[in-house]
Amino acid sequence: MAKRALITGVTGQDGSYLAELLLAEGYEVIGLVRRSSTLTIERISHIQDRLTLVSGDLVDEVSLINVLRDCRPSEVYNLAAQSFVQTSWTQPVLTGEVTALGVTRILDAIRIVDPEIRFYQASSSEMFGRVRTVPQDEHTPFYPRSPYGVAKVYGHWITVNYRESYNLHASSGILFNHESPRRGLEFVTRKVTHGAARIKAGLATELRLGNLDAQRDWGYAADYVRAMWAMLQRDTPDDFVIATGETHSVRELCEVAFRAVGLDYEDHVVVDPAFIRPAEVDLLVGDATKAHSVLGWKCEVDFYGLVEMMVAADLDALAR
Ligand code: NAP
Ligand code: G4F
Repeated sequence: MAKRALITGVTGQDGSYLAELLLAEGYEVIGLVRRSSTLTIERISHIQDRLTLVSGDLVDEVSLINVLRDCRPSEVYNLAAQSFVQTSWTQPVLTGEVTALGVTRILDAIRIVDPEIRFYQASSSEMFGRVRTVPQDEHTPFYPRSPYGVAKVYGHWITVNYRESYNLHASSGILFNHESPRRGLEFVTRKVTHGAARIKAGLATELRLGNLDAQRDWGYAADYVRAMWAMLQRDTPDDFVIATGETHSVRELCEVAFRAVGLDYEDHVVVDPAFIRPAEVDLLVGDATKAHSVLGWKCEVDFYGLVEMMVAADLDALAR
């Protein structure tokens, strides 16, 4: 019999790649979508007829209990969140409700309906914030620098706590930044690749950005969802850092993306204080040794391959 998985956040970047992976592995895939006046299923429209979409919201525990009772999944991947760091300063309470307490609601729903369900929590390298060690691994202490980072620390520890309190098969993936042509336009990688493509196409002349010196460990989202799945296939739940092990600055990102369209970023990028954050995470670089050895996971697309892929997809979309 086919395994059945529930994905919260199925309409997001990671949800769409994970849904593709699970379908390829022969799963029945249920996707939780929240009510909105227009459907936000652009990223999953190509597989929509193979998914079952159910209605629910991480702020409404009864909706989660009912979905689990009706659908009876054996695996739950909790990818839903208010995931944009900048917005977490303007909507800190909403961010806490969804990104922090939402994790408790889904864990409680699992505990009530079927404690045998295997659970994945989408934790984040933003938890490391003002980093205590370089590189960061599973033992690095957390020092979050945004309401989003604080909410993710809560989500991480409540996952650990429910594993230890109720013996749930609950794992936390501490994923470093991962990107793709499906990345939201507000995140810096897509903002830069889309911006460079628009300038190349003559649709704009400048791109306004914030801190060009911030450094991130950027990987490819389709590589990272393989790690999520691998965590739930193990007999024992655990926590894993998922990262490429390389870091690059936003400035390098601009150089590579603009070079890919035959332009010099210095002619077009303007630093705008509106995009500088109240508190910054200056440097992230992960050590995924544990995931390599225990999960057999490794990434296949590097920073340069990723940026080139995203620029090509943006040029192609504009041409169409
Ligand atoms: P994303 O594209 O922003 O997707 C977020 C998803 O959450 C969307 O499907 C969104 O639905 C859904 N959602 C938001 N609020 C909800 C609510 N109240 N109830 C139910 N669903 C809700 O994020 P992503 O990049 O795929 O990231 C997936 C997860 O990994 C997130 O938890 C994120 O914080 C975490 N993470 C991401 C990265 C990264 O670099 N991408 C790194 C570490 C951790 P709508 O379509 O309706 O808005
Ligand atoms: O692309 P970003 O918005 O991603 P950020 O803040 O690192 O968060 C992403 O990765 C986390 C994992 O570490 C996830 F948990 C989270 O959900 C999200 O997916 O910004 C990256 C860096 C920051 O230092 C920011 O200050 O780019 C800098 N930046 C410079 N100019 C900018 C801009 N970021 C954005 N979004 N827009 C700018 O104009």
